[in-house]
Amino acid sequence: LDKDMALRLSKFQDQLLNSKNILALVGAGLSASSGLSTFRGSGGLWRNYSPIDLATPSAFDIDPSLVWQFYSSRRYHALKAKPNMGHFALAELRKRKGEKFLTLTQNVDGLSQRAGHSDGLLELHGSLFDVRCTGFFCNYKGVNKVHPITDALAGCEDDFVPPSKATKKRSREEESESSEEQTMKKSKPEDLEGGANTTKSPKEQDKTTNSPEISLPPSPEFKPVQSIPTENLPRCPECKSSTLRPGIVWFGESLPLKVLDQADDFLESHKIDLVLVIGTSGTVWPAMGFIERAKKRGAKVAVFNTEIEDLAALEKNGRGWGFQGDAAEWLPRALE
Ligand code: BJW
Repeated sequence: LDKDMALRLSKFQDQLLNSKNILALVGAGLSASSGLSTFRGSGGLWRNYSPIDLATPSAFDIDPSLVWQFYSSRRYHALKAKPNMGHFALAELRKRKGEKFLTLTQNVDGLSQRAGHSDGLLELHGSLFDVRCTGFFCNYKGVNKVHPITDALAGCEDDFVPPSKATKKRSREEESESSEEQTMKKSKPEDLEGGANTTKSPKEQDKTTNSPEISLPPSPEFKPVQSIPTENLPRCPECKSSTLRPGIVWFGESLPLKVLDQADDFLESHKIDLVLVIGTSGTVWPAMGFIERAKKRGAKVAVFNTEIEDLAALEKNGRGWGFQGDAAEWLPRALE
């Protein structure tokens, strides 16, 4: 560490030690070094593919097959990923600070929980592993960590490719198929976690929910995006007649009211001294609104991000700190 950095770190750590109440807002950058894509910016999932196509209720109404294939791929990669040192550092901070520390996560990948950070963590945007029935009269909600969630979604694990690019990608892959991929193809269906299963009953789901590490098949042969008939998409185990949808908060949808209430309660009943803004572009509302509220009431801000636009403004008059780089490296060091 150079002298400036060491000074910044030590000032931040003084603040951390003396802060009575701390709020963290977490985004996709925290899971980047676990191998999961971010949404915006370089390597962002949505850089080439419009989020509007995939992350809205109307996209699901128009093409549930396309949207399910996208989420099936996301589920696969999230299950395969492992929590990194940043996830563990936040879990450790919660153990130290107890109820005086709350994390609001925008991530839907479940990695914080797998690092032991379930208490004091609110999932603002739902979870890749929550499902719910789209039937008007059915209120079924469940948790499902089986991959693939249904037979028809087997083979969608590869990076998501929209229909127009799928054929191109297939031929590129055929040309340069690695020996690793050749090995993957040899895996038998019975090696697959949970088999090529359909949605499980709530009781069976609990078993998968609680398993900390899930062994997954290697990604099998890449299949271009295809049109899966609605009856072959994940079905509701309760009403048996409707399609399930991912339990994700899409654009234009309300965040879970219970979660909003809990976040509100924390802000209203605690004088927050410090906010940690970790691996997020801070562009999505109302998530960012919680940080703005805490700042207005005098909280100092520490940003952990590979890209910090205006470090000088952030640190002006000792109002905050910027730790530019991989959050998985900075968090364990800063929160120790
Ligand atoms: C690293 C790193 C490394 C990389 N280390 N760093 C007020 C004002 C303006 C607009 C609105 C408003 N209120 C509502 C809106 C509309 C909308 C919105 O915010 N739009 C904006 C885009 C302008 N909000 C909504 O629609 C919300 N709903 C709502 O408000 O409903 C109102 C309502 C009330 C009552 C009834 C009905 C409605 C819902 C928002 C849900 C967003 N969901 C998504 C999609 C989920 C789908 C999915 O996961 O598949 O959640 S959007 C997407 O963005 C995803 C993320 O959680 C979210 C945040 O992204 P994040 O995490 O910040 O990722 P990136 O990629 O943007 O940034 C990564 C960062 O990491 C970068 O800065 C990198 O530099 C950094 N990084 N590697 C550290 N190693």
